[in-house]
Amino acid sequence: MRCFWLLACFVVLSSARTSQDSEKMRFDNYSVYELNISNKMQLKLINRLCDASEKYNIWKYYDNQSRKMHVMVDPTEVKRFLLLLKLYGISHEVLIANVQSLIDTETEANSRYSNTFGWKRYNTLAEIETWLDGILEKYSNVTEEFVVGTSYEGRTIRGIKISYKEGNPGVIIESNIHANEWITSATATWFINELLSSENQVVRELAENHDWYIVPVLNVDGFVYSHEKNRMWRKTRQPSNFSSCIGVDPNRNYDSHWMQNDGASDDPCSQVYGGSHAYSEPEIKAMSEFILSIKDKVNVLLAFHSYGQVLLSPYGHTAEEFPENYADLMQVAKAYADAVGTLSYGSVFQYGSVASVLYQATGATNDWAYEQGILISYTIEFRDSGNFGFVLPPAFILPNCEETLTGIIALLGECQKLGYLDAK
Ligand code: 0X9
Ligand code: ZN
Ligand code: ZN
Repeated sequence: MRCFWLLACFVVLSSARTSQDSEKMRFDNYSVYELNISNKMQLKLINRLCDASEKYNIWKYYDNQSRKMHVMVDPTEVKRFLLLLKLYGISHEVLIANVQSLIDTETEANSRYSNTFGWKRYNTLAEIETWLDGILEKYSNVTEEFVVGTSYEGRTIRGIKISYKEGNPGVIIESNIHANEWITSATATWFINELLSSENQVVRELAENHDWYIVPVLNVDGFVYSHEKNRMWRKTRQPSNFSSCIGVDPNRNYDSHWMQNDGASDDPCSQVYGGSHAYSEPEIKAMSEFILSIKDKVNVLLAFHSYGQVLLSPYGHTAEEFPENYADLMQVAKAYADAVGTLSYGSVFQYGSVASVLYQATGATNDWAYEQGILISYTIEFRDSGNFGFVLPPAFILPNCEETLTGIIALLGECQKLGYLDAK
């Protein structure tokens, strides 16, 4: 009898746990604040607060240029938070009053467009893969699938090579390394579709005179988790040996100045945790090996991120030094920003090295790729500048896609002029 009750309890408890696990996290009345930081004390306070409590989530880290931070705050913490801001004299503004209402807008788009693949809603990994299968079949004469590797949870990380002829300069696009940056895979898939189907002469030139290696979703585990459990998930999903916190910031995990100069955190609970060692994440180990395997044919690497509307060149580890071809990198970035600026949307893109315009960040794709000899290597932070942040409404997917296409055409045109697309 006793044994039965024990068993019953066990069943109830474990089912309670699984039902909780399978629930999707909600963000009702979670707000995102923009903080104006004017001294070190204020910065220390906010950083400590965010490190110590899960009730805070940094959406945008502090940078010396804007001197602003974006922080999402749990509604149960808001009173205390506002009191602290007052005590420390930190001026602020509400960017997003209720994160859940933005998530609801995304969900509504799914029912409006009846869960069919497209660019008026955000697609799941399964939908992206089914679409990719169709594309590979339809354009089998100019496309080829490649497999980057296998994720921690055992998913296949897939990519598509598009090549119309031999001897083209190569361009790598890495997208959705950060799980919650959904606009990146939406844009990467649209871009693939344009390269293959556009009849615009300029796009045809773009498609046919470059070899494209595009990975629409690199952080597959995190991406699935962000769809199914927690919209704000950024990292990978590999558990830590030292903590109950899960995941590593994959864009801190490449072997480039790994963990130096405070460019990443050694706290497994941090959003910018660098991992137990470089390449601790199978996704990053695999991507680095894939890039090495083709690097002799590759002239340009673009890592798609959101948000902030900025093109970031190396270096991330220091603002004291700059790449040898920094002037060229800035000229090419300017071409992108200027081209986007000519569109009717009026989006403004900034540019500069990571450490000089943002903050010190190490172990990122574009720095590592640069060190491997890919001399045109950028992180592109897409829309927006914080009004919607990571939860960019589906209505802005297509405008972002058009901006990106226009920007990349100009970027590669400038690279061509400067001789960066010649055979290596
Ligand atoms: O911090 C990052 O990883 C990127 N920003 S994001 O908001 N998308 O997380 C910027 C990466 C900059 N690149 C380098 N550190 N090289
Ligand atoms: Zn190392
Ligand atoms: Zn990112």
